[in-house]
Amino acid sequence: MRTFEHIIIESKDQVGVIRLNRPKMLNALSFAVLREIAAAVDGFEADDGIGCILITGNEKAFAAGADIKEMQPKSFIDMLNEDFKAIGGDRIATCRKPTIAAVSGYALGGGCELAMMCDIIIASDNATFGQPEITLGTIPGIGGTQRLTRAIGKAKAMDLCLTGRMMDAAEAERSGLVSRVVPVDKLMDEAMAAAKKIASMSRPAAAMAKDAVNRAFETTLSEGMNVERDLFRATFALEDRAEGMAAFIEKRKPTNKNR
Ligand code: CO8
Repeated sequence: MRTFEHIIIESKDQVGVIRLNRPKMLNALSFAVLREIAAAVDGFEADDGIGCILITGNEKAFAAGADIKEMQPKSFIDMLNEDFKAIGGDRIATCRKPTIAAVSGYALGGGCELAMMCDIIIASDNATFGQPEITLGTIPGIGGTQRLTRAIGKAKAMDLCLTGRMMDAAEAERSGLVSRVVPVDKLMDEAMAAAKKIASMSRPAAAMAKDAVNRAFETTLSEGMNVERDLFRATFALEDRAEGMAAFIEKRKPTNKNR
């Protein structure tokens, strides 16, 4: 398996794990880190043995944001010439396989944005989320004003983006940003169990479910309903759908062929 400088990757039980590994800088996201994450996602997406991707940090920090030390000397034209998409700033969001962020500690700025690119956020009870860019005289740049607003609504998103305050795990769960909060020492077990479960499902059905839910963020209700209906009908072309329903009726576990 490929090795990287700032992240550690492994595959286990059909789950591709990406662990941010810049602990001295609270996993600050330099452009190099974002490129490595994108390359790891490329690898896992191309690997038929992987059914779900899990991204995590360490107990103190998922990621405390973009690397301020790297950004500090940059000019407007430097940033204009930096193609965030090309360097992979959004790569997790475009991944077709299901993705989970397992968040412990700080998920701030680009760290919160990275977590929000994932399909599911599972947080430990010590997690804190925030978009503190305003305190640096800047604003979020890879989804903080957009995905956060869609996830938790305008009032809370404005509060976080304008005051720069942090939100604890309980508030994040109440607000709908995270799907579950678990004790910090249970985070990886819980997140791995969820990832393994997702990876064991029919891959094409999972991809279609993910596509359909994502449409809810991008389009009108009636258009989204059309997409959902078409994708639902399309599942009837899957061998896994035939097997899944037959297995239910025959009171046995289905064997997915991912076809
Ligand atoms: N960038 C660079 N270094 C960082 C960052 C960061 N985001 N966060 C922490 N560090 C470094 C500190 O400088 C420190 O290094 P050193 O030991 O060399 O001084 C080390 O990590 C430990 O940090 P602290 O001593 O500050 O630890 P504390 O426990 O006292 O505080 C905090 C933890 C509260 C998380 C604090 O470190 C902090 O406020 N960090 C910055 C949080 C922040 O403002 N994040 C937003 C950054 S801007 C952004 O994310 C824009 C996104 C747009 C992306 C565009 C594409 C790239």
